[in-house]
Amino acid sequence: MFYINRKPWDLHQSKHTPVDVYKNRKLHRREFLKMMGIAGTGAVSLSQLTGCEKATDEEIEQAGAVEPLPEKQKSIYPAEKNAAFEYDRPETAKRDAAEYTNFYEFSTSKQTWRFVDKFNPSPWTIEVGGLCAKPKTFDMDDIYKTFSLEERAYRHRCVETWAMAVPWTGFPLKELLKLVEPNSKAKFVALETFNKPEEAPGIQSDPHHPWPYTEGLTIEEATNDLALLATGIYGEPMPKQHGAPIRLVLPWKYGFKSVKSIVKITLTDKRPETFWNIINPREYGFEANVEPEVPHPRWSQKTEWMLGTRERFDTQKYNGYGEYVGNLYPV
Ligand SMILES: Nc1nc2c(c(=O)[nH]1)N[C@H]1C(S)=C(S)[C@@H](COP(=O)(O)O)O[C@H]1N2
Ligand SMILES: [Mo]
Repeated sequence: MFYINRKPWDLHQSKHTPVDVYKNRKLHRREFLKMMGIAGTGAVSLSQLTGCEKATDEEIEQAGAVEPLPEKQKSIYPAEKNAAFEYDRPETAKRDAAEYTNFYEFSTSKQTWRFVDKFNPSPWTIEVGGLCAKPKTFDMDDIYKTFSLEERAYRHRCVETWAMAVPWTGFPLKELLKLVEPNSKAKFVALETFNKPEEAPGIQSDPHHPWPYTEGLTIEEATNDLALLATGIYGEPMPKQHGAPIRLVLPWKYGFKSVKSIVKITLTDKRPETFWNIINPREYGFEANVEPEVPHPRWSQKTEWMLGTRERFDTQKYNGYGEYVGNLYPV
């Protein structure tokens, strides 16, 4: 349905979609129609193909909401703003971010919020282990009790050229790593998303993909102050389609590195295999820093467009976060 909605200033779907997904688009489309309860091959109206009527803010909000949220977690939001972080442009509207996301476990369309109803992110645990002295499994209560949350205004840049400016609630990944005491052999951090096909229709319809979604960082990147484990967005707990109940946010890297709905974090001495790098290593590298001068094999990365307003900006090296991360990548 997505390319029917396409605006002339968007890239064509074949240009921004991973090749194997684009080749299978008819299958994905059938899956989508099945999901929307439109069975058979009979006549289908344009409004059904485009995902029905325009959704209301309430519909989007309810679809993504994680219920019930314990009272003590509710009281944490909104967390105090960290004044060190400011946007250089207007904040993206909550709705514009909520209705346009990548989350392949649910759908290859951007309207992943329509496919998250079976996803139950509570209770939830994150197992942290590998090359460290004190491996530990955290539930969300532990997370909320152990770490002090703050709000950070970050810009996000998807490798497909769309961008947003949103406030995340979270804490630095390095605080969690410190607790488990990595040993000197730990050179990389591997992160893993949940893998429950019964709750995630995208896993069901793409069984050949290397689930679970995995990502990885060097230990220096993972302990950089910018690397944030986020439990919320816009001063509220994380909606499902943004990666409830806890996800990574790496504002200097392309969005696919910011792995959602994390269940496992492993300290390791080997560079971890990662989802997109396995599928298409030529197009999705391990490092994946935002670099305007390095084009994607199928499109330029010189500019980006904002969700909602579609305003265009020049892409900045490291997405403008060079003062924090430039020293990680000596030239
Ligand atoms: N588990 C998982 N994490 C994921 C993805 C995904 O498909 N699965 N997509 C990534 C991509 S490509 C982007 S751009 C961001 C987008 O999500 P957001 O808009 O909620 O930040 O999530 C990233 N994290
Ligand atoms: Mo992305």
